[in-house]
Amino acid sequence: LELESALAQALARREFALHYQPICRVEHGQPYLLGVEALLRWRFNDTPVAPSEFIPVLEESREIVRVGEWVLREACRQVRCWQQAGQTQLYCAVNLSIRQLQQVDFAELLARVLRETGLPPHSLLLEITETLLMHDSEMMLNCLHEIAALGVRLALDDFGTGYCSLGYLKRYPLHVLKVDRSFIAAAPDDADSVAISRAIIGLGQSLGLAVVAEGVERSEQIEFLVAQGCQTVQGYWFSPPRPAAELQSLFDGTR
Ligand code: G
Ligand code: G
Ligand code: MN
Ligand code: NA
Repeated sequence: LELESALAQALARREFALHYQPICRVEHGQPYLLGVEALLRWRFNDTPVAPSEFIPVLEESREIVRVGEWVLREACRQVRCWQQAGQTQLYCAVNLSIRQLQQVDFAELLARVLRETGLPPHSLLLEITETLLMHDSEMMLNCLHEIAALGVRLALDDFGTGYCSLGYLKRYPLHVLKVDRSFIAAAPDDADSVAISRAIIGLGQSLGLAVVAEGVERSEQIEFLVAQGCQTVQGYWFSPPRPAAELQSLFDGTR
């Protein structure tokens, strides 16, 4: 309850910030920056609080609707700014909560934010989870189709950890599968993780989805993933999530 009331004031007090983690394509062992995932950070009494602690509280109180709108606008603004500074093809990935999609006017809000920030719709990738798709409703399906009709792409995040029926992958207008980092973590040493990662990559490829491997930390994982046909990676191997100002120097080193 203490966290809840502190969080209700956090936006007004400007206690939230976004960190950005690069998403890269690997060619001949070299990373090329494709996009960034925006990740919400909260400092309360000058101490960082873990997202796993405060995001569930924001969702429970529905405060995530207001905070999520701030995240969306701020991330689109920042990435548009980087595009104008020369990273013309950079894309922006933003995590969405089910509470945001349950707002009847979410697609309208999205269109407004894109218009106001000037970010091209194809430069935005919205990440949703399997749990969200399980709230299978006509309204959800319509909302996702409205988003796709704007030209905004959708990613299924943390894939393989939820209870998503594979039929959903066809039913929803998805463009990207993100392989959960728990499968990548144990690869390429653990045979089961290798088998699961390989199956998910193959599934994505046969459904015509782009596949992104999360939590890539070591070059052996890169070699394994590239051999499986997955060249798009995110993880500490290239960079942890960082404040916008720190990413600037990184841009200067890539194409
Ligand atoms: O930053 P970290 O790697 O600890 O992120 C933990 C989790 O918090 C991520 O898996 C992500 O799904 C969630 N998260 C981070 N930022 C946001 C956000 O802006 N909105 C929502 N809904 N979830 C987020
Ligand atoms: O949205 P999602 O649940 O995928 O959030 C990504 C989370 O994964 C963030 O909390 C981020 O800090 C974390 N993360 C990103 N790269 C790595 C990595 O290479 N290893 C580990 N252990 N965590 C990572
Ligand atoms: Mn994510
Ligand atoms: Na994830």
